[in-house]
Amino acid sequence: MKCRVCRGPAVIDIRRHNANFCEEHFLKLCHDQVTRAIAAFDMLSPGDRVLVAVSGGKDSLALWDILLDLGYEVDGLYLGLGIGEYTEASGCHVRRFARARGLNLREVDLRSEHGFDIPNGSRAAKRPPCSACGLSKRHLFDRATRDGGYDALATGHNLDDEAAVLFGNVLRWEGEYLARQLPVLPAGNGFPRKVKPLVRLSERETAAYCVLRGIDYQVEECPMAEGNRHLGYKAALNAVEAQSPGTKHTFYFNFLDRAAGLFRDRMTEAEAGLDTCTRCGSPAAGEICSFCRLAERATGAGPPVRPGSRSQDGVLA
Ligand code: Q46
Ligand code: ZN
Ligand code: ZN
Repeated sequence: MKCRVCRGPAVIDIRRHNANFCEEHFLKLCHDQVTRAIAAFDMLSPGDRVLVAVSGGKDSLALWDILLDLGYEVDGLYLGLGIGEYTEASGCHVRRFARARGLNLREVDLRSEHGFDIPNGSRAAKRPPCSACGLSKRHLFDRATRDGGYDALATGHNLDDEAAVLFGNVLRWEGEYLARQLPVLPAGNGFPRKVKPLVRLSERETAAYCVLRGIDYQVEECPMAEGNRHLGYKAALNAVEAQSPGTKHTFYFNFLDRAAGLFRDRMTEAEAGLDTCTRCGSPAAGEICSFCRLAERATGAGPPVRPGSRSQDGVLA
């Protein structure tokens, strides 16, 4: 197996590129793919201050590493979800990564700062864990980006994630979700700019990137993911990709080129109906945003009101 670029011994084959790469040229490929995604979708400008949402997994740590290499000013944000040993181990990976490189890591702990964690909060609110978790993450990431004065929030969604989410949304023709399934969402309506610079890399590639760069990441999957529909969509797409390499890339990028625009009106409609949460000042689909409603049900009280504060919440929670 020889590297496509230098003909030296290759360490990885990438079937959708029909090519093999040595360590040096694979790492370069990862950087180039991120640079290309950032440029193609106008995600970031030189000098932008970026907050990267880090979970301790391969994608978010690879993203933090690559954005730093590309010269951006990047801090990390870790959210303690209170999912037992999984959360403890994830936090250790993130802290170790930040400490070793002298990086600025912000932390938000759901239990101590908001009075609930994902297992007990989702039970009390009668919501599936991943639904309670997703809306909490969106709300708290947006809030930290706004409060910290960052230009953008970056998340480690990779090509496999985006293709699987797209697959699920297409199966149900979820127009509002399809309207928002873009690699960049501009700032507006109280939300920060959100970017996904890893959309041109697969999860196998982000894992290989971490191994080659010596990044020690959380390998365990979240125990609450079991039965999650998203995993089923990933498995189905993996089966198709094995038969026909490149299908995920084509599915996702052709959606962006040919179909995403058809749903744009749905985003405008959803945003037109937004109000301001009377508790925390976030954009909300009613009087109280979905995070404050969740916190209220999960704790039997609700988070303290912060007069004059304006944070943000996921519209589609
Ligand atoms: S952390 Fe949260 Fe995931 Fe765990 S509870 Fe579900 S959404 S599976 S990325
Ligand atoms: Zn090479
Ligand atoms: Zn609120």
